[in-house]
Amino acid sequence: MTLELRTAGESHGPALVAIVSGLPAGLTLDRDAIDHDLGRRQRGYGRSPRQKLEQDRVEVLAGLRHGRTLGSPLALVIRNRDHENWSWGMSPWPPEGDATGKGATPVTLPRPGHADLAGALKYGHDDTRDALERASARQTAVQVAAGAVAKALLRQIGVGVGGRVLEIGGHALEEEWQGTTDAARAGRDTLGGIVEVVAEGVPPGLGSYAEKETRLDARLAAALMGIQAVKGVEIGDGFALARVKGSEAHDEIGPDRRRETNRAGGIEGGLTNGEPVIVRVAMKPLPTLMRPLRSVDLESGEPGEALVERSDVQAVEALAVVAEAAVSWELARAAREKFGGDALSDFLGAHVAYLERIRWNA
Ligand code: EPS
Repeated sequence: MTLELRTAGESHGPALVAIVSGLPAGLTLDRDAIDHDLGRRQRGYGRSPRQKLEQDRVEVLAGLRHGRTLGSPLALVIRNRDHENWSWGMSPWPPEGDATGKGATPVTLPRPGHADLAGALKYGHDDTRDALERASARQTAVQVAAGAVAKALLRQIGVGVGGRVLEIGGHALEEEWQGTTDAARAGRDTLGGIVEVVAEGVPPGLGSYAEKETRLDARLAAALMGIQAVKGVEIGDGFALARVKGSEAHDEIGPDRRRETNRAGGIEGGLTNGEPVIVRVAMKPLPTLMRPLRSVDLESGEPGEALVERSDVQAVEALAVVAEAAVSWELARAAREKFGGDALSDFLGAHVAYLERIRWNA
């Protein structure tokens, strides 16, 4: 038994969709809790004017009855309100009438740092919009919806997950980061940053050392690197561990099998060890600059300036919410693999029986 997620949707197409399979039957979902996370993802200093237009709300088309999962695939939809401005440009079917509105003119000047160039080459697109629409971070909205479902499952076994911003543009959050964002906007530039996600109440033994694909740290890293603009992931003290001695790197085990330190970030040998899971994620500055970088016109071959279109100055606060969703998803998936069960009560019973077997006080 495992959780699976498939998504579809272009940034300015009609909607984003997700299918979640592998949930137990009988899990209560709260629409407001999902929408709350969607709203958290949209807020943040430095976001594009697009966020005032979109008011993301989840619609459920299948898998839920009266707020409880049926054990069948859950189908989620988030509409793109902006689509009405792109109804010709992003029409799924050949549009009627003359080209009008946004997206009507082909984009041939790829942005350095975006999927534009390699995406157009790989798929044979003449208009890089055919690549950039799916590559866009708009897609993270449905991942947050799926993450909110995962969080509902994790709460049932006492696991809580939270993401927060550590740095924006090289400044700690308590410092002058808003001023840094304003300065970047004034300079028609963009910023990146670092976020941290902590999961508490995770039982020991999620993930496995058995194969590289089953290691939870490998799965978390893949899930987090899969988020747009992410360039680095560290688990626990991560890169800093490479610079200290073994005696200063590892977390000694107490008589109750708990640790006083957590440099490992709650994962040893690819398995959770019962301490909080801690990951940090580095985001590069966003590639759509209002002061464009040098590029080449894919049609004429002439040097030019990269595409300029409405975008965020920085989206690090959004990343904290998306990374929280990604960690929640991977932990819920590992929990489904460990505890199984078709009905929620089977899943919860297996969790309790396991904690009893290992005599673990959660
Ligand atoms: C994005 C560019 C901006 C962001 C978008 C991601 O969109 P637009 O070009 O429509 O202004 O706002 O993110 C979202 C819409 C979202 O909901 O997160 C990009 O190029 O990745």
